[in-house]
Amino acid sequence: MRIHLAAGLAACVALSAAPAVRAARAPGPITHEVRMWSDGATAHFAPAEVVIHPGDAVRFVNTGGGPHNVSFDPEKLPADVRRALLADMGTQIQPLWGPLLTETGRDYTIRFSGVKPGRYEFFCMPHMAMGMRGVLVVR
Ligand SMILES: [Cu+2]
Repeated sequence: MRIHLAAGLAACVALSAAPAVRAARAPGPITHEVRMWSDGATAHFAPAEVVIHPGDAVRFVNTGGGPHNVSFDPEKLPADVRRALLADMGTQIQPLWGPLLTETGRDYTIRFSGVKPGRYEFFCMPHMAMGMRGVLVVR
């Protein structure tokens, strides 16, 4: 009993000494991570919705069942967003289609420096038929 009480007291002290949890994120751009995987029957971006601020980067990682890629449909984007994405995406196998990540562990990072706030859908070209898609939300 004495041991439990001591442990409880220690936990209380630890809690009160801990810094307050901040809801706001640290200032400056950050890198988000999105896993890309398939089990053969289903294929996913996880998380399927990624919320970023302008200047943030998203690192897409193939965690299995590739090849995967990140593709945007040019016809679903306003012209200024299309231009910004073309510049931000770096390596592309065709305009707005990121490279195929064939091996597990491979990644592709996009820093969204010029994309204005909005909601933009993307998909995995090899798994388009399996509905592998996600949404980028720029705040
Ligand atoms: Cu895929």
